[in-house]
Amino acid sequence: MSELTTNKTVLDWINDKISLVKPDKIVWIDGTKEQVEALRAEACSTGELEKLNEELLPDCYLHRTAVNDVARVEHRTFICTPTKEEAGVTNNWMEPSQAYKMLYDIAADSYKGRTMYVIPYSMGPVGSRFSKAGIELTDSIYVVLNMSIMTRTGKAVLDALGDSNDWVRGLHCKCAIDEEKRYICQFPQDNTIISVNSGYGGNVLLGKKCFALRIASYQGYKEGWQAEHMLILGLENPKGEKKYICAAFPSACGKTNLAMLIPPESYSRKGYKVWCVGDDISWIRKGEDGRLYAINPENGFFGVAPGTNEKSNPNALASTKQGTIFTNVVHNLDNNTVWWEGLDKNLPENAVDWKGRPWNGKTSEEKGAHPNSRFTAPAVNCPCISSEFENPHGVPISAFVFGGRRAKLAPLVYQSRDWAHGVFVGSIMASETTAAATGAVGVVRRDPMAMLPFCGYNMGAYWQHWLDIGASLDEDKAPKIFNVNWFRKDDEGNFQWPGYGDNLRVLDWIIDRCEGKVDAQETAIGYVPYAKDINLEGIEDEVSVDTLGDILSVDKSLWKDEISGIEEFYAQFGKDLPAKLSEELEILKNNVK
Ligand code: GTP
Ligand code: SPV
Ligand code: MN
Repeated sequence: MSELTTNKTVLDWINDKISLVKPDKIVWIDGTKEQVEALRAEACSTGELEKLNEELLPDCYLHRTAVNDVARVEHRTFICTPTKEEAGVTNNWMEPSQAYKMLYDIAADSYKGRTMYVIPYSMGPVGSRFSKAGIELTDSIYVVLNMSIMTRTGKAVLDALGDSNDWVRGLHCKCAIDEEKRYICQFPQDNTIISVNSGYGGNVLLGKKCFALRIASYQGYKEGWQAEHMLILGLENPKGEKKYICAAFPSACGKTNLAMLIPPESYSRKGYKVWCVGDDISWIRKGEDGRLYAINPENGFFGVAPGTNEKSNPNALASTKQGTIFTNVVHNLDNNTVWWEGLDKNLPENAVDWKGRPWNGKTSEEKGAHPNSRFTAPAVNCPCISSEFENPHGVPISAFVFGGRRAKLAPLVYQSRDWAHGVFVGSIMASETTAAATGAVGVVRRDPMAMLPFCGYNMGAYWQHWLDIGASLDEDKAPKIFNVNWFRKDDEGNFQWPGYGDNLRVLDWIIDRCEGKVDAQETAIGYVPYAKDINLEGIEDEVSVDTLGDILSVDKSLWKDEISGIEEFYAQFGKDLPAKLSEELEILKNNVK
């Protein structure tokens, strides 16, 4: 093995893990194209990857996971803190020494006959004050190749780390992909992640949800910054001024789509543009000028494939045309490309489905791609990638936006009265569940700040951290806080708002509010737009004035029912619930009386 560092904390930890898992061979990932190329070829020779049509999809590959291993597993994800109290009521908890013992028993000897890949990676541009290093050990080439797209990998990361001990340890063992022994464990106090018996996405690309959210949220709590499940976009107006928005929606609720949206014709004609800084995760810190700044710690997009098409998200589609790994989509054998539900009307007849079975799109009753099938695409491919994507100082945030899937109740958009009320709005978020995690789909559950599955410590303390950050900001510098809902449905079950690119109409109102350019009506839940202030130019036929009025309305009787749900949810937190949030709940109760 040729080690790429002399950092003793790194070498000691790796040696310790080598003696545990006993690999046949050790390979350090150096970040070179040549090494990636060789690993791709090796994965193709074993069938782990299939190379796609080089002319139509250059450097693109297809991978299928085990049928029992297609999404995050929240019931098998643990926060291992010394006390249960530190993990809080919303997390599964395991006592650390017990967790280590269980995991080491599962991991022992599991690399026999396999290669250990050592992946040094950086979350955030190497050298930025926001950035943090990690090392993932894995026995999966698929993981190496995905991490090489999703993060900055290789020797430069170790050089920047020097002999520091400030790095996150990650051990991934595929073992036998046994779902009964699958565990995703975070040890926030030890900067350590151990993931066993999975080969899927968020369970194994340890830089993503495990580090950049679960471990980093705890680091942020201790160090005075924030790690959030938020996209970052820049909205450029015709004068060329850019305003940045961070938005938190639960998994598969539209972050990638919003981050890359194409403005409606009536806006692009005037010169409005949207630039993507990130589609999933934000790391946020106060800048020297007293404003909040955000970076995207990732280097690629791990996006939901189904529903992505030329109309819904052309920028995401364009991002997948080169150097992309597709997971659990349909393999079109006629031209050796990929397909998924909602891509186009050219249903392949001679194809293989996500389970690896022959599949005919015209006759098959079953879906060809898994609903949580994904693409792993380099961020640089995105036609609307922001010029600030690599900016080590991040971008200044004008607004925070929360949102989820609610068929009823939540209006298209509303603004909180102030920061503390905004934290309340984030804390009471609820959304219908999606295929991004195993379990029932379409059930409304509370998902505060879209962080329910990702907060690495006590949610009560996390809310207090949000309140404290707000209290430390000057009022005129604090981002304004909003809530949106693209998913309101009429009584026949049809979406009432066209969504996608047309969501810019709502972002436009949000920025106008931030700049004090537009009035709003004060309602029981916060400030709601006057219907005349949502620009419907070009969609007057699709969204009638009545429909707009309906989706902007606040139904007090529905909110009364909602309050009992909020009270039940809050009750679990006991003394961990910040007093400020109970006060906000009392205000809401009074307002809807
Ligand atoms: P994760 O990667 O799991 O964090 O998901 P995400 O939040 O990035 O969600 P994504 O943008 O991939 O969207 C998920 C699904 O929501 C896709 O099927 C989209 O087609 C759908 N969707 C996104 N935006 C809208 C919208 O404005 N309206 C409607 N009706 N559907 C949308
Ligand atoms: C999510 O589920 O929020 C994702 C996909 O972004 S995963 O990486 O699997 O967590
Ligand atoms: Mn996500």
